[in-house]
Amino acid sequence: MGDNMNEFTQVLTIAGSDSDGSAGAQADLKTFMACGVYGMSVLTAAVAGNSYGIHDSINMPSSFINSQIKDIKDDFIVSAFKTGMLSDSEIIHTVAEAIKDKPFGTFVLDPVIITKHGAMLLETEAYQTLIDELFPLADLITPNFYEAQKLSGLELNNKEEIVKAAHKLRNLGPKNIMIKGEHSDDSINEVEDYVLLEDGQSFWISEPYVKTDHINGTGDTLSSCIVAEIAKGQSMEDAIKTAKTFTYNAIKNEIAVGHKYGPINHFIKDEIQ
Ligand code: PXL
Repeated sequence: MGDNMNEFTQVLTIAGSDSDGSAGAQADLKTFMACGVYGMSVLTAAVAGNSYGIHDSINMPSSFINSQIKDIKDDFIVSAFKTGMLSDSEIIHTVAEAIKDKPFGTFVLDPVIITKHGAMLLETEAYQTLIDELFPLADLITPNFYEAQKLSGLELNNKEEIVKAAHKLRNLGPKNIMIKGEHSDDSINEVEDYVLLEDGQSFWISEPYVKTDHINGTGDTLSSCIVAEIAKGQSMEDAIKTAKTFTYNAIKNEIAVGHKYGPINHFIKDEIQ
């Protein structure tokens, strides 16, 4: 390495590939780029899809997931990483075994269960494996409203229940919890997320609801931006706030790609760097 070469901040996503580039590892890598960090990807699965929906998928064999993780471990200094689509219990177990010695720094677990089109990306039988094997390793989990309902077993009919769910989830092992707000109908004015931090502090964070179908990859982008900002040295709280703003701007500044549930806009970056 040349003497004048600076060490560059390196981050990783362990996630599925989405052929239309809107979500999964592709959204993660675009976000890493927008945040000014060097992104790497270990693929767990690949889905065939477009803005209308997901039409096919395959899982990577565990041995191949392990090979990818080994090659990253053998060469790179990863400051923070995330997991996205993990498909089933076998993949969750493979990833949990590979990262239990904490080789990649801060771990943001996005417990991906369902896509914006309603496609299921995690088998129901695997919810418990996720909780048992990965929750205890996670520095932060970022379930959306639906995922928080499934993983906490609570209906989340009001703010008190969301707060209760966050405490319930934190008792399962993750240090910090971010439950993303409901945005499934157009009568909502604000999308409010609830954050419960490791030290017991908590806050609500909100941005206006944007009426658009171009929302694919929103959760992936949010968690990737948190990873990038933590890798760059921000605190958990500041990284979450930066990521919320970045994701809001990416939703608000729509791009005309795809005919149905299109991607969000990773080209905007005014809010960060
Ligand atoms: O946004 C959730 C998500 C995660 N991972 C993959 C996806 C999607 C949504 O489409 O395709 C691979």
